[in-house]
Amino acid sequence: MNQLLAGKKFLIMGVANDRSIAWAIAKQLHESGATLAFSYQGDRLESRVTKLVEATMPGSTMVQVDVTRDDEVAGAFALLKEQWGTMDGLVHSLAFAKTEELEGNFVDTSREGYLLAQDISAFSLVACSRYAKDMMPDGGTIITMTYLGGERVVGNYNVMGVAKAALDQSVRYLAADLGAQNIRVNAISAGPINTLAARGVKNFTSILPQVAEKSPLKRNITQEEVAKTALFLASDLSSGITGEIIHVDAGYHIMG
Ligand code: N5H
Repeated sequence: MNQLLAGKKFLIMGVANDRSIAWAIAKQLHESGATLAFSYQGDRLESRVTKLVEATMPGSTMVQVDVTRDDEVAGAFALLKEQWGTMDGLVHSLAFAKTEELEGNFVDTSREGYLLAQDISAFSLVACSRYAKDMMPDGGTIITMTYLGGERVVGNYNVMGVAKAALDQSVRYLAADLGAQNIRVNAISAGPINTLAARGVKNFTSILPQVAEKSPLKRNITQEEVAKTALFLASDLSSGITGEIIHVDAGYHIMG
């Protein structure tokens, strides 16, 4: 066990269950000495996420946040400020698009679906970073999750691809804004993983072996591999890195 994050406080946003990337990251940061708070969305997730956290990290702060609501975002950070005063990092592992817009043609995307995907998947990083920075007087680290479909056209990713493109560029603009305050902002571009968010997607399970075959490492990646990279980005090991997108995808993105 390392103590890379001893005494550091991190907010983890986006745990839905024990397969969530956010959960793997939480475990990794916790094992490295960090104190954690968790935000979850809606009553449906409350008991599941609370049970998970209580079993392994009792005493962690839990806060409900619907990121489409300014008052809830403000309220969550107000509560954290009351408890912690300052914080050292934010892990943003949230995205949403309507299932029916993750198939068929992108040209058919509705205005509402487009805005919803942007709101939850991209703008929420901006909104949360604004509050987080006010709690990071000694600098900090902000990490979000992205996907190759924001850089290239990937079948069926559609409206999420456009949202990830916005997210990726938000990472760069935020990194430029917050660098003077010694806050680093980076993204991890993960290969496909069988999480709850991914499972609802049509044909997802057939994508996994296809991606594995084409990848240099000839396999898929795990939540734990993403989490180890998150630990690197969360810790001083990556002190010179900001505005970066690190691909944790068994090398898939280099292939033509
Ligand atoms: C090319 C692909 C496959 C097609 C697109 C997948 C996009 C997935 C991302 C979004 C976030 C999934 C999503 O919003 C599903 C929801 O409509 C329904 N699911 C839910 O509401 C569940 C219960 C909750 C937990 O989900 C959320 N989001 O809150 C991409 C894949 C190869 C890789 C991939 C899966 C990328 C990615 O962005 O996750």
